[in-house]
Amino acid sequence: MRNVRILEFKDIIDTRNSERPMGHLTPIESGIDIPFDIKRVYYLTRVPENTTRGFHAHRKLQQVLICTNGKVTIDVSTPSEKKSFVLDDPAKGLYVGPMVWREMYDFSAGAVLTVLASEHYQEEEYIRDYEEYRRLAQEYFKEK
Ligand code: T46
Repeated sequence: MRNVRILEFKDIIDTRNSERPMGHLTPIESGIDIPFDIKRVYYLTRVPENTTRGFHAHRKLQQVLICTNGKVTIDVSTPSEKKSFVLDDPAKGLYVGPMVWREMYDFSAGAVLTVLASEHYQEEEYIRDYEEYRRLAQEYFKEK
């Protein structure tokens, strides 16, 4: 799907202590593991059951969504494509580029959705009206 893809990060399993597992470590380096310079990080936590968030697209913003704990489902769409991703692996990220409509739901109890963003927060950058989004996205993808 255009402007959407899964990124795979390193999953380092610490084996220093062979008797007792010591867990996983995932390093993420701006410009290496992420295809942009990270200007902002935020996370969604304590999302109540049956909550759906999102319902918008961004004009230029690029983001990588990582479920660093638990599980969440993300639906992404453009006027001509639609895909659903279940994020439940802290070593995988969902890259979402410009002009992609997103909805996030089915947050498990304790889910943490961590987001790395290419720009600082700007409300004017959002498209929250679906009809406006459809019109602008049709133009945007026609020119690509
Ligand atoms: C996306 C998903 C995963 C800020 O003040 N600063 C920020 O950096 C952000 C992201 C939000 N806000 C304020 C703006 C709203 O008053 O927090 C409130 C909720 O934000 P938003 O409507 O963006 O929340 P979500 O969870 O619907 O969507 C966000 C991202 O916008 C979106 O791009 O992919 O998280």
